[in-house]
Amino acid sequence: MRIDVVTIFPDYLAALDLSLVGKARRAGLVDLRVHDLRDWTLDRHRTVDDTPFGGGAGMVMRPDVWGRALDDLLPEPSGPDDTVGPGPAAVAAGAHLVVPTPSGEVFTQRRAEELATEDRMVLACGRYEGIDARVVERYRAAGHRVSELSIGDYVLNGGEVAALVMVEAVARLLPGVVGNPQSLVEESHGAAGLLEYPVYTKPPRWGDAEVPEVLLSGHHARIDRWRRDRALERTAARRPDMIAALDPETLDAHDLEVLAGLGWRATRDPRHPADSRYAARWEHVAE
Ligand code: 6GU
Repeated sequence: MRIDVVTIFPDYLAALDLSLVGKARRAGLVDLRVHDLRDWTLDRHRTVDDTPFGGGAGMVMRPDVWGRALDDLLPEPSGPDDTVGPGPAAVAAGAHLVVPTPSGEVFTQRRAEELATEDRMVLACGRYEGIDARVVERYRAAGHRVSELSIGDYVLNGGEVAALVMVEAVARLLPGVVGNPQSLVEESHGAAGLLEYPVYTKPPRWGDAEVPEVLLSGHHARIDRWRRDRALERTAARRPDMIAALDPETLDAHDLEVLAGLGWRATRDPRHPADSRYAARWEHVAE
């Protein structure tokens, strides 16, 4: 995968030389290129921003500068369905343009998985009050895949830290980047829809704190069950929204019992008690 990041602070992205992503770059698994937006300015002062039309505080990034940068970096989108090659092996042509912004849709593990299927991704990091809205409109209208994405409900000074987050979340999903692919399977925000269970290592006794006995037992079925129970409890305590989003049909009787003990009861739409076309829902009673 090739990733281009455009920013007025290229040094912010230096962290991507480190750790797993740095190793993946050196191994040629990800071709990451960081660009200085000011290289596409034409004036002596290398101006990238101006005052907002309609008034208001702060500055807005100019569309002409971004347009020159993105025209240079975005490959042509091809065809109406934007794919090349036959059948399921087809990969999307062109690139996915990602604009980090606190007013975007939320960047989730599912979004990271989607982006990891792209051949090319271009990240446009805004500063100040953001980028002139015509930029996103122009490239969307031209047939590019464009996503404006936020990393959470808080405000940063610019898109650079969000770009670091997105590049790391996507790069670790590329084949060969994480040594043991199994470690991608069991983690929080994976397919199970639950947070990860707590983990322990040596020493088995640390002061007066002991590792739960079941984990030392060698009973794999009991260990799996214990971990699943802890994942359910932890998710119910920390992320009730994730419990509410679970499909009760994917849970076993023991799961339902654990959740019932935490006040979560699966119900069917009373108008369609036995009809699986109507989704089951959750009722939560506070204990
Ligand atoms: Cl992507 N950018 C900025 N500036 N602030 C944010 C963000 C992005 N996501 C959350 N807060």
